[in-house]
Amino acid sequence: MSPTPPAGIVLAPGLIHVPGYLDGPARARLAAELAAALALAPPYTPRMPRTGTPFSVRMSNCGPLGWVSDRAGYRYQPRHPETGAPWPAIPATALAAWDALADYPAPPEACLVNLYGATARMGLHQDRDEDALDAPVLSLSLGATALFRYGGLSRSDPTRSVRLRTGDALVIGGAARLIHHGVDRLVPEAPLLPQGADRPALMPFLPEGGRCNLTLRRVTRPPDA
Ligand SMILES: O=C(O)CCC(=O)C(=O)O
Ligand SMILES: [Mn+2]
Repeated sequence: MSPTPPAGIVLAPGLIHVPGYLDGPARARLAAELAAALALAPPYTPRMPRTGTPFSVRMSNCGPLGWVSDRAGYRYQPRHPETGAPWPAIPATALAAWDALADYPAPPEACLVNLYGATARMGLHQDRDEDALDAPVLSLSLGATALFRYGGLSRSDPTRSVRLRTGDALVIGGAARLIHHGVDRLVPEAPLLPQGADRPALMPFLPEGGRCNLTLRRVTRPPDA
């Protein structure tokens, strides 16, 4: 746990952008750890509640709990919906980022992995399936740049956008914990995949390039919090 707040750009109260938080070696380490995790928990296409419409992102999870969506709704569950296996452990590099940036006295329980191909996006939503709303959501990005949109607590509040680049961290906590947010699109830059050593590790999961985003979440309230 860090006693000092993260150095970063305060986009809104509680919403802190730390550009380039992961340097090249840390990105390569995280990509390798993720590739190992995704080999155990293969990315799959989630579906919207009720309608069953497929998401444009592919997802997987690490940690004791994983966030899933299907016709039955959104929820956290301890097992992969297709293989039935427990999710693999959260990568050490992501846990270290939580310790440095989350300022929360308990570890994350879920690490949602989103894989964005060139045309994937994520509609405006709130992350509100967690009981521990006093914990931030910590986002880490690898690969292609995304146009991340954020607004306010009400869906109709005005929105702004920020580019999330490879290695960036974004802390969504405090007054911003329940803001609406989403990903409009990837920024078409060549190549779509990360430059450098993180590229080969994630190639099998993004063969045409793209972006990988992790969101670390504390789901249950810690016993002594
Ligand atoms: O990909 C991103 O930057 C955001 C992901 C997100 O909001 C989510 O998984 O809930
Ligand atoms: Mn979200």
